Amino acid sequence: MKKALSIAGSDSGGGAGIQADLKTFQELEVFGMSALTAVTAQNTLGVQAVFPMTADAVSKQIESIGEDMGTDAVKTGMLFNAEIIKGVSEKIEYYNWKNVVVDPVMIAKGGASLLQLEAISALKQYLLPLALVITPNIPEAEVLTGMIIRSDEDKREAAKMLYDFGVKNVVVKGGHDEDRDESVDLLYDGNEFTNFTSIRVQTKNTHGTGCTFSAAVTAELAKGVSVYEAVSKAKSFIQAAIEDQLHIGQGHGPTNHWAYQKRNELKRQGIV
Ligand code: PXL
Repeated sequence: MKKALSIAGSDSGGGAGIQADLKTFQELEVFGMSALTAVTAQNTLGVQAVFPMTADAVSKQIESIGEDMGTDAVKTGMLFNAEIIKGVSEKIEYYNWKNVVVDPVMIAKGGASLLQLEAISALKQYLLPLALVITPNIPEAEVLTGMIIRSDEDKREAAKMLYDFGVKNVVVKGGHDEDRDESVDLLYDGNEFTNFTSIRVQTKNTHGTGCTFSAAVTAELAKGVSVYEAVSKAKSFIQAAIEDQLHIGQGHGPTNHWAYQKRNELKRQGIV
C-alpha cells in the first residue's frame, strides 16, 4: 500500500484543503495521512474564519508520521505563515522526502487570504528548493515571479523563473485563463515544455480544483510513476471531477471526487 501525506488546511465545506486531498488519495487507491496547518470555517459562499495551528503543532504531526509510518509522497497546501513554512521545510528535509508537491495556495475564491504576504519569501527560500513539483495557478505564478502573465510565452517564462528557484518541475495551470475555451496546463521540467489541454467547462462549481489536482499528482507520484504521467492522470482526474457536477451549496460548489473512478468503471463495463 502506497502512502501520501497532505500538509494543509481544513475546509469545513469538504471541497478543498485536507478534505479534498484525502478524498482524492482514497479514489486513487493511496493511503492518505494529514498534518493540519489551519482550520477554516468555510462553505461554498466563502471563508468565514481562519484559525491557524502553531508551527510546533504542525511539526509534531509531521514528526508522528515520519517516526512511524513514513510516506511515499507529500503535498503542501495552505501553509498560512512563515513559521509554519520553515517548520514544514525542516521536517521534509529531515525525513529526506523527495516526492514533494507544493501547491502554493494563497487566496481562496472569495478573496480570503490563506497565506500571509510576508510568508511568500519564506516559501521561496525554504520550501521551493525541496519541491519536485509546484502547481501554481496564473495569479499565484504572478505573485511568485513578479510577472504579469497573459500569453503562452509569458507562461513559459514564468515556468522558467520558478524552475530557477530550485523546483524540479513546474506546472502553471490554465484554469484562470477564462477567455480561452480550453484549459491549458503547462509542464516544464527544466528541459522541455508540455501542454496538457482540456475543454473548459462553464461552471461555478470549481471550489477545490487546485487542491484536488495537486493531490492527484501526489497520489500518482506515491505509486512511483513519472512526473509527466502523474500530471497527465491528475489532469484527467480533475477534468472528470469538474464535468460530473454535484451542485452542492449556493456558491462555488465542490468538484466531484468520485467522477474519475465512476468513468473508469463505466469504461470497464463497456458502457462509455
Ligand atoms: O483551494 C485553495 C484552498 C486550500 N486550502 C484550504 C482552502 C482553500 C480554498 O478555499 O480553504 C483549506
